[in-house]
Amino acid sequence: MTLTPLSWPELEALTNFQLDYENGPTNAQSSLRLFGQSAENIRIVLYRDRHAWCPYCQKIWLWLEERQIPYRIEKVTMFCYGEKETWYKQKVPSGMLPAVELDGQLITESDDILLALEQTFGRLTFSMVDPKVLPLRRLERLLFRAWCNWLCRSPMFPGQDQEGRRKFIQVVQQVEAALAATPGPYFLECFSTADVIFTPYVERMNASLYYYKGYSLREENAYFGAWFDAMETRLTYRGTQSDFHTHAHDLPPQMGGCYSNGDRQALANQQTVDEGDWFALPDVRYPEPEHAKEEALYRVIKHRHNIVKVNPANDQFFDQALRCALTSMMAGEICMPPQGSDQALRYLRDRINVPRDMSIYAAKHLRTALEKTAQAVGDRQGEPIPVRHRRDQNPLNFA
Ligand SMILES: N[C@@H](CCC(=O)N[C@@H](CS)C(=O)NCC(=O)O)C(=O)O
Repeated sequence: MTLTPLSWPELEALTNFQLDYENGPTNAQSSLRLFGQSAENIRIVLYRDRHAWCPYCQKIWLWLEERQIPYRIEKVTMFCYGEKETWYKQKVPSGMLPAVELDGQLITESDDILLALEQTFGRLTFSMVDPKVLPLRRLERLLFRAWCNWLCRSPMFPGQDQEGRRKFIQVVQQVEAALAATPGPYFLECFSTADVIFTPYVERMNASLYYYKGYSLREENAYFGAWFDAMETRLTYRGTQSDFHTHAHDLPPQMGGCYSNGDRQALANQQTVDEGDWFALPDVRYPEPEHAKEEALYRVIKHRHNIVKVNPANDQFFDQALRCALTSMMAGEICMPPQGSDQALRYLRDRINVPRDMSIYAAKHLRTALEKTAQAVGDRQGEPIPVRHRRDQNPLNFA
């Protein structure tokens, strides 16, 4: 006997997931952060991208969360997934993100923003211009360039991929040495601005090299592994942390292309990232929080009308298939979806964004439920994820 799909009110009764967006742990959906202080004291507006894809925005976001400086968040569309807001282009004609207003004064360029923030509110352990931090900032840029050269250049001659890999690993070894030189897991004696500077791209390197090159930065390097583990002890980082699926597919349009080397390991990793088992991925190592499924359910219920509307399948048909997947996620057994709904379910599976939509474990449960439910009726994949743009993610569809 299989389960019958629960109605929306029945599903709603299964979750009372709640977050304190203003004073609770770091969360991508917050639009105001108070850290227990009064809104009148706010001196900062952070303009960051709507989907939490922009690495430079993550740097500022993490810094503010770590220093617990109250701020407002205004979300802006990136060119790759939609039309930039006119009000933002009037403020920042290039449309570039991030930007902050500090006491009404506009600042762009993430490093200038961090400098201004630390001059106003005090540094995050060490200053951006501390003699210990400066060489680490240069090392981060070196690592970034080696990563781009490996990942984002279409191979023109045999051996180019190997050459890219060799040069990247050379810089990784320098970073490993820098991490080894400190007593703890962080870049300096304790957590500091240096860790914030490395975080966004190291997270993206870990995801993209696993997917496109079959190389696991976190698993193949002991000090990087320990650094990721230490970062994941911080609620601030957990709130901004993305997953492999999101990054593997948000990077190509932002970087102008990411090239797979077609290695056996890369192909196997691509299959795991795209089709599961998502719990087997080294994108997270802290233990799963208790309410991950309730979070996933709550987030889908909140946006269910738009989720159903943007799906290429017929609304009523997909509504039922989606309720089957959610019923199955909560009950732990298959709830048979309508025949032919496999593609529609996988379309949604491929468009869950971490941390924009939900946290990493919630997304693993939801992707798993969608995939298992789809498997019950077929093996057709959803519409492919575009690589030159991500207008399938246009936020206007959720306005
Ligand atoms: N050097 C700048 C780089 C910022 C940057 O490249 N921002 C990208 C997003 S990661 C951007 O805003 N691009 C415009 C867009 O995609 O809409 C900084 O550090 O702030």
